[in-house]
Amino acid sequence: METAKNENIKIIALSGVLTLALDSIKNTVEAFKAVGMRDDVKIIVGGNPVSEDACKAIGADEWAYSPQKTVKVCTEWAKELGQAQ
Ligand code: B12
Repeated sequence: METAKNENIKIIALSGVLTLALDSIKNTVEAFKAVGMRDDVKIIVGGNPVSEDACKAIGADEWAYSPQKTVKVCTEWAKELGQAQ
C-alpha cells in the first residue's frame, strides 16, 4: 500500500495458488479499504483457486484465468485511468 501510494500505482494484481491464499488476498483488499485507498486502485485477482464467486467474495474488481484476459482487462483499465499501457 505504501508502494502503491508513493509510486502512484493504480492496478494491483494478486495471485494465489492455494485455496488458503484466498483469505490473504481478501485481507489485502480489506487493508486497502481500511486506509481509504480502495477507490484509488483497481484490483485484479487470479490463480488456480480463483473463480467468479471467489472474486466477488474477495471484493476485487476483476479476475482472470488466462493471460489474454488479464492483459485485455488491464489495458482497458490503463486507458480508463489515463495511464500509459
Ligand atoms: C508446480 C506446483 C507446485 C510447485 C511450485 C513451484 C514454484 N516455485 O512455483 C511446488 C512443488 C513447490 C508446490 C508445492 C505445493 N503445492 Co503445488 N502445485 C503445482 C502445480 C502442479 C502447478 C502450479 C503452476 O505453477 N501452474 C502454472 C501456472 C502458470 O498456472 P496457474 O497457477 O493456474 O496460473 C494461471 C492462471 O491461474 C492465471 N493466474 C495465475 N495467477 C494470476 C494472477 C492474476 C492477477 C491473474 C489475473 C491471473 C493469474 O494465469 C496463469 C496462466 O494461465 C499445481 C497444480 C496445477 N495444475 O495447478 C499444484 C497445486 C497448486 N499445489 C497444491 C498444493 C496442495 C501444494 C502444497 C501445499 C503441497 C504440500 N503439501 O507441501 C505446496 C504448497 C507450497 C506453497 N507454499 O505454496 C494444490 C493446491 C490445492 C489447493 N486448492 O489449495 C495444487 C492445485 C495441486 C492439487 N491439485 O492438489 N506446488
